[in-house]
Amino acid sequence: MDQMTDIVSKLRKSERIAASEALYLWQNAPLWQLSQLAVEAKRRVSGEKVYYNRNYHLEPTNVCLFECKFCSYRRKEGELGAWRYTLEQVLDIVRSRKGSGATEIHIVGGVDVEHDIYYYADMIRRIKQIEPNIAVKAFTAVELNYMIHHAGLTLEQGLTLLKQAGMESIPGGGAEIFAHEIRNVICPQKGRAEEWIALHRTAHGMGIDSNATMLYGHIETIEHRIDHLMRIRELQDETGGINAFIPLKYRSAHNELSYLGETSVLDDLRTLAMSRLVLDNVPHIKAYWVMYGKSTTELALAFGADDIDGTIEDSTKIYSMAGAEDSHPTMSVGDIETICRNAGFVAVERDTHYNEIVRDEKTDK
Ligand code: V47
Ligand code: SF4
Repeated sequence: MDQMTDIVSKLRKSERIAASEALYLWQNAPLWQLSQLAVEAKRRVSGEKVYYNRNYHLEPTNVCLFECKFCSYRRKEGELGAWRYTLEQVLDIVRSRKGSGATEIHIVGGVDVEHDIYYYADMIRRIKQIEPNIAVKAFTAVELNYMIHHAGLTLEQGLTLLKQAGMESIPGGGAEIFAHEIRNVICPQKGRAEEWIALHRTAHGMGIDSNATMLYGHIETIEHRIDHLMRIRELQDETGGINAFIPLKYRSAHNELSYLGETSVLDDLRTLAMSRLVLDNVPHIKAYWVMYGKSTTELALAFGADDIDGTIEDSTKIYSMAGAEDSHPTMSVGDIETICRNAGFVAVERDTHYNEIVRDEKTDK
């Protein structure tokens, strides 16, 4: 058997592929074959379903101590374009969106020295007082590691504090590329991969589930991407706490890596398919529509994604500031259903933990 036939046969039998096989596939498989294999793998997990949720983001500040080179969002205190909402402003946003049907608030900001973990725990507690049934998915591992260490707490102590306040899940950000030689160039202050992994491992052990991301399309190689996927797969073997993996395409507007430009849609599709094929133990692969734009999202569903994230309701600036097409990202449930139907699948509403949600057609409750 030649190497390609051997790898394809392994994947069709749901057998795990090694890093060297992933590299061979990535570099040699035609696009149609990656699509076919990835959709087969997706169907084994989620059949004809593509998941979405009703969500919005809360970005309390873009003031950040760090200076990640790919970031278009960060500002220094007092700099033009910097914002830092007061607690009351944050709570006003939550009050104003009450009754929208959202089941999740995704909170992420910058690494801000102004507030400590006790402030953020209080923020979550007060959000839950306004919206007791909404799931709070909050803070990247980088923000969490910073606030926990800054308070002199252990990971368990810090996460317990936030969990008791009402945080029930952790988003996938901050992972970037795990390989030290790349991380050290694009986000030197972010800490090593091991710290991101330790935070997620500890959270999983405490019943807090999470997502994982990979920022690709800058200075990394395919080998670095595979190494990243392998480390996610290892963590998932150990804990089983990762719900979804989200490959994030580097967007190049207004940041220090702009000179690199952006990778192609073909690369996006290969990356998505390879994520599905390597991460045989992560149930959901998310094509984050805000980052791709709506039409590429439909295409992404032909490459193994089974989730497109949510309605968003014009609540995030991270991607529009980095050059994403949609400067006020919002998707109605109707638009989501159309995208999924056009791609040959059925849209299914989920909660943060991927339980399906069925609403009364008349009341939408
Ligand atoms: O860690 C920042 C990325 C991440 C750029 O868990 C950029 O459901 C591309 O993690 N080009 C934060 N990406 C966002 C994030 C996320 C997004 C959607 C869903 C989920 C989830 C998590 O945004 C950062 C970084 O990797 N990012 N700047 C940029 N110029
Ligand atoms: Fe700060 Fe996050 Fe931007 Fe890095 S990616 S500079 S940690 S806001």
